[in-house]
Parts: sequence; structure tokens; C-alpha cells
Amino acid sequence: MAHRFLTGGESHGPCLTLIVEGFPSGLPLSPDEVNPDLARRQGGYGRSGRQHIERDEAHFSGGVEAGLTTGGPIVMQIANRDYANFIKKERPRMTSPRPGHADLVGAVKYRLNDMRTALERSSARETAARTAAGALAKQLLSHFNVRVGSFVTEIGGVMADVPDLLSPGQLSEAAEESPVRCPDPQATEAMKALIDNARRRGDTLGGVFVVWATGLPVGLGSYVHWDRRLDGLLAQAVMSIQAIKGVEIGEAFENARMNGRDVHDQIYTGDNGPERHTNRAGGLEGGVTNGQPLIVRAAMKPISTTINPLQTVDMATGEQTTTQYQRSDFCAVPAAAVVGEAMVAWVLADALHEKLGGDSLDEMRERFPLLSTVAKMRL
Ligand code: EPS
Repeated sequence: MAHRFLTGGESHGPCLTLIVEGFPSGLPLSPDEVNPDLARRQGGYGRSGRQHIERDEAHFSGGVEAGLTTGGPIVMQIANRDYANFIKKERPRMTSPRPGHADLVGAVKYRLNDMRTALERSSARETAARTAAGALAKQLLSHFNVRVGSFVTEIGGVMADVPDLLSPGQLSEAAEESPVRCPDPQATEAMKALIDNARRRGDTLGGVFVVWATGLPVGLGSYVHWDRRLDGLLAQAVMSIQAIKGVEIGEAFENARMNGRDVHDQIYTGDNGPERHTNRAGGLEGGVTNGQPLIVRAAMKPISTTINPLQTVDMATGEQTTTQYQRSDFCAVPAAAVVGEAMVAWVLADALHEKLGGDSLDEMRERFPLLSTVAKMRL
């Protein structure tokens, strides 16, 4: 592992803090590299009123000097504007857990008297800091022509028609125009209608998104040890995003229903070396990048805070009751896709740095020409 990051802070505390360690020196870095992704994460049809309060912006307080990383830990804060409103109000203790949220397990685990304490740290507000970490990773990857993007393919069972995952960049361009970050305009309308309907019914919706990366050199990751395989590292990173409950590489689940001869991406001679005409493996073979676009798909469960209540138990009285509504998003799949990009970019930048070594961007650049995006060799 070349890099580490740590986030701190609560959903309604003064700010979120991010500390990134292990980045090379000499990387140009300013809030301009981070703020656009923070804004993308705040968007998406179906978000809560909280996004009208927050205006997420990165403030660096360490590790950057005159616009360049120093090699020291990069320290960043993102202010919570809602903090000012939050501290003004007295709040009753929260004793009835929302099924699906961390309220109950958090209170039991840490012996909390008020489940709000668990809520504050388990909240997906933390993903603003992860998005910032991912923006730093993307900035590093950009110096090696690696691009990372995402798009939404499903919300509440409405599936987008996504024709060709071999050119994911174009799909993402189309997705940036869609309020649900979906490249299919017809599906976009159907998804919006479904979200409106969920809002009216006091319910929430989940969905599926794709994160892709292009320009990856062959040979990142490892087939040698379980904990160095890139498929495993990507799955862990993406699965760790709040409300993500499934991750697949390439067409994994569909492949499981097909014959091997129809699944594997056959290899053909080409002008620049071996070529593939399909990418069902999603850019990894043996846990190692093979030069094809990386395709990671993730499933997000519906958000567990619903206006229309669910059955629960008041842990103060032991009585049957129903959940109390806390302000929340109706659908956050478009935002989760941006967070997915961040986590994938993080893992890839780490793998690239591990492969190249070096403490400065210049050292990494000197070594980069040894790598190739085409899996060619002569035995
Ligand atoms: C969240 C609950 C809501 C979301 C929040 C995640 O916050 P609040 O309780 O303040 O309305 O808006 O997400 C964000 C604030 C964000 O920036 O993404 C939760 O419980 O996970």
C-alpha cells in the first residue's frame, strides 16, 4: 500500500477532515481540482434539503505549498454549513432505530445512550471527504493519462439501455447531462418519475451504477497473494461506501449464467499487439489489469430513512413503535456513483504508485514509460 487516507468528523459537526498520506511531492494541487467533484456528489435528482444548505468546498491546511504537494500528509477540511443550525436546537434523544441504518448496532456496540451519536458518524455525509480523497487520486492519475468516470444504469428496477461498455467515456459524457447521471435519456425520464412517486409515497429507492477507468497500464495488482489482487481491493473499497451492498467486476453475475466459450474475451492479432473485441472480464484477469477498460458495477440499497415509517422497537421502553422521520435523501444513487469513482480512483492511484515507486511525481514519470497499456510481449 503506497497511500492511506483517513476521514474524521460528524454529519452535523463543524467540518469533515481528510488526511491523505503517501502522495508524491510535486503534484499540482488546489481546491480547483477537488471542488468540481464535491459539487457533482452534491447533485442528483432525489436529494434532501440538506444539499441546499451545504456548499462543499475543500480547504487545505497541510501538505501543499505554493500549489504543489510537499510529500507530507495532505490535510483538508470541508465545512458543514448545517452545523450552525444544528447547535441552536435542543433535540430529543433518539431511541427507536431505523431498520437498515447503523442506529441499533452502533448503540449496542458503543453503549450509546442516544442513537443520534451513531447516526452522526455513520451518515453518508462522510462521503464528501472520500470524494475529496478520490479527486486527489484522479489528479495523480491524470498525469499518467488514466481517466475514471461513472454512470447510473438502474434506479428502482428501471434499467438503462447501455449499449457498449468498450467506450465508457462517451456514456459518462451523456450521463453528466442527466439529472440521475444516466446515459439513456428515456430511462432518465422513467427514473425521475419513479423518484417522484417514491417521494409522494414517503419511500426511497436504490439502484446500480458503473464506475470505469481507461488508460490503465497492464500489470497493476497481483495474482500472487489474496490481499494484493486488484479485484479484491476494488470490491472492498467500493463495498465500503455507505448503502453499497454488491460489487461486481465486468459482467460477473451475467457471466455466471453463461457458457465459458461465450464469456471469455478472445484474443486476436492486431496492429499494436493482441486485441480483444469484448470486455466481459471488466479489465482484470487474475486480479491484474489487462489494458482493457476497468468496469466495476455496484448495487446500492434503498436509503433506510423513510417518511412512511417502518416497524421498530423503542429501545428506551422496549415497546413496539414506528420509526421517526429524519430528513434524508429519497434516492442517492447518482451521488453514490461519484463516490464510487472516488474509491476506484483511490485504489488505482495506489496500485500505480506501488508499481512505479518514487517519492516525487517526477520520479514516477521517469519510470512510467516502462509500462504499456497493451499486453504485448514475445516469449
Ligand atoms: C444522511 C442523512 C441526510 C443526508 C446525508 C446522509 O443528512 P441530514 O440528516 O442532515 O438531512 O443529506 O448526506 C449528506 C449530508 C451529504 O452531504 O451527502 C445519512 O443519514 O446518511
